[in-house]
Amino acid sequence: MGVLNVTPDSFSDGGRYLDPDAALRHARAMVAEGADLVDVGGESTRPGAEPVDAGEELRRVMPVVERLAGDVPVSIDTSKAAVARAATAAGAVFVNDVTALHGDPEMAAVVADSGADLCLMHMLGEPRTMQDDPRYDDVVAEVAAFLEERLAFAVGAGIAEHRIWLDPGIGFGKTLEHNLELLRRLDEIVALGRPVVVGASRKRFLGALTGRGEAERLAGTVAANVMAFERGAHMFRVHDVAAARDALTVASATVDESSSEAHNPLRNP
Ligand code: HH2
Repeated sequence: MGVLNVTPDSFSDGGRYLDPDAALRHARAMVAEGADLVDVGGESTRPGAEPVDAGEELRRVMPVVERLAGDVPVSIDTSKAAVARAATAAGAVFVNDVTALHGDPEMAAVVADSGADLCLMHMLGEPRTMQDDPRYDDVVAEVAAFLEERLAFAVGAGIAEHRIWLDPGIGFGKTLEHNLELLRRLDEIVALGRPVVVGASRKRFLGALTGRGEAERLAGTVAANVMAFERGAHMFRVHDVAAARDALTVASATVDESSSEAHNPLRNP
């Protein structure tokens, strides 16, 4: 999953793709590099980010989604039902909701009606305050219990279980040690029985470990993704698609056949 933030303030690529032509070029380049999905987002969720209203989010994402969908597989990164409704009507095939259906009471019905796939992600609190001293007794057990409950809720709301993906939410209300524990014990999230998405790309915990700035975290990102892959993750949300693809191609060639491309849930649902 290649990241395309159409925002002025995203932590890594904010401001770069506000022009729809630049966004389209970047999306097509990511697909050429091997992305199976392009995740279009119009609201930053970086720590401390201020929310935007649906009108502004629609103005940012729809010119891009309308021109991309049908041409490349599009995911819409939103927690607003109105944005998901418009994007899936325009052809988006995946809804990436970082609030796991907590953000908008109409979201579940919109996703159910659209037939799109859905990613349910764990977050503690909300982006504005989530990094203010997050605490857990057992971060992995609590994230797993949350995702299990959200999965049951989504299925109860009419979303087909085989369309649902789970994401532990690296960096969303987590300290460095919480992020590492989630990656270390990712198999416990995989054991919930749905394909797992991991978004480690260029994130702050990599900078804390390596001392590197956002633009210099590619090697750290690749390491985190390969370790997550080895523990059973299925999808990797990344800014640098070519490097991720190469690393995961090599990693998958070294493990058993059940992890190979033949079992890619997106390509072979
Ligand atoms: N991380 C970000 C945004 N959306 N979605 C999922 N499923 N998993 C993630 O880990 C995830 C996500 C944050 O990264 P980014 O989009 O690059 O920055 P921003 O939120 O500032 O736009």
